[in-house]
Amino acid sequence: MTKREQRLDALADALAGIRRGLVVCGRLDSGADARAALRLTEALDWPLVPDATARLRLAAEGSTAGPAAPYADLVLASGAFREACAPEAVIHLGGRTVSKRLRLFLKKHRPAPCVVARPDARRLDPDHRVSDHVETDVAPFCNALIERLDAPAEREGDDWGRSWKRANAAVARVLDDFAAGADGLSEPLVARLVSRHRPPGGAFVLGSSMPVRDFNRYARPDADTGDAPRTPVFANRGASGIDGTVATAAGVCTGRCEIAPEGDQQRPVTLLLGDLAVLHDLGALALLRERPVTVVALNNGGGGIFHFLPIAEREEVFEPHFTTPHERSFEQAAAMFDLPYERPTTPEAFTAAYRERSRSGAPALIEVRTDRRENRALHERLESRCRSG
Ligand SMILES: Cc1ncc(C[n+]2csc(CCOP(=O)(O)OP(=O)(O)O)c2C)c(N)n1
Ligand SMILES: [Mg+2]
Repeated sequence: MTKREQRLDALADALAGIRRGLVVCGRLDSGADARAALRLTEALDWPLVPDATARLRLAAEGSTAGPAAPYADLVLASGAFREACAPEAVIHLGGRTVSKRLRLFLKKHRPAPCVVARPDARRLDPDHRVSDHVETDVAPFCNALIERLDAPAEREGDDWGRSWKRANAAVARVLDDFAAGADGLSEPLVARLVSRHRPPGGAFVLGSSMPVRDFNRYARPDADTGDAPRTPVFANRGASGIDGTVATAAGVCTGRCEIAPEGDQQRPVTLLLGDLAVLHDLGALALLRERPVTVVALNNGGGGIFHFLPIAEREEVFEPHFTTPHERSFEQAAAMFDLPYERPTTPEAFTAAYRERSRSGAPALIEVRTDRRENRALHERLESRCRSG
């Protein structure tokens, strides 16, 4: 028996009988990895928490093998839930996750075993909680573990998986109500609308700071475009830089990967990013000329993310030194690079513009104006509604 086999046997033994486990999926690089992650979740009969970059975040939730908690970040806003639903074990597949709340939740409860399996020798363990780091491709790891697992036993009154699904469904209701009742555009709503109305066969590139977090929190899981669980979602999660985001979208559009559309066709890409990230990579708009990238620029006139930090209370230094305020619009930048430009102000107008542009086979820039202070207040209102479910 090889060392690897021994290790897998030992892991399967350690997991046997653990009921309160979680599968967490960070960035997964292929549809095959995503499908294997779903199969492992089913074999363990544990809830699955998918990150925005896991290709599973948009899959239908709650079905037998679907992710139980795509809204995990908001589910975990509830202190009562965090206390009642602490996991005893975690299997983390793939790269880093976006949700800070998830990280803090796992840090606090220190589930063991806590296994990270990914094709990277570097440790992924900022809180020193990982018991096993397995350097492996994700799909073969899942398959090898599945072979070693016994069928999960039926347990009476077993509420573990159901608790996660119930909490997730409560968040889904809050967000559906919010989206149905919204008459203006906001950053959470736009994240939801692009996930809901994405073109078939497309991919997402999400800017650092709020867009990737908003997509992780508010994107609406569904199955009706028929491409779940394969919608690739890219974000720069290393140093979370805001540089090079536009160029990344150009690369994703033409780059070869296993979900590339037929023949020479390019993949439609939705690039959701903030105004400073656009300004940082303005020159790369020239790359979009021949590429079907729909740029959705959330223009809140500076760094909206900083409003969520304690420094936001210090008015005398906050605006001049942290948010990089500006009053630019992207209309002329779009004109300079021959990109059709739209600036919708209602959810209906945004949806119509986004659906048309993202399916046109050509690039476009859609600018959405928001207010940073109102954005923070809206996030807090939504979190508080999710908490009281
Ligand atoms: C290359 C680089 N420079 C600076 C930063 C620090 N930084 C993090 S978030 C942010 C603001 C981003 O603003 P914007 O793109 O408008 O997104 P928002 O925060 O408004 O969602 C900055 C400057 C960074 N992450 N990367
Ligand atoms: Mg901004």
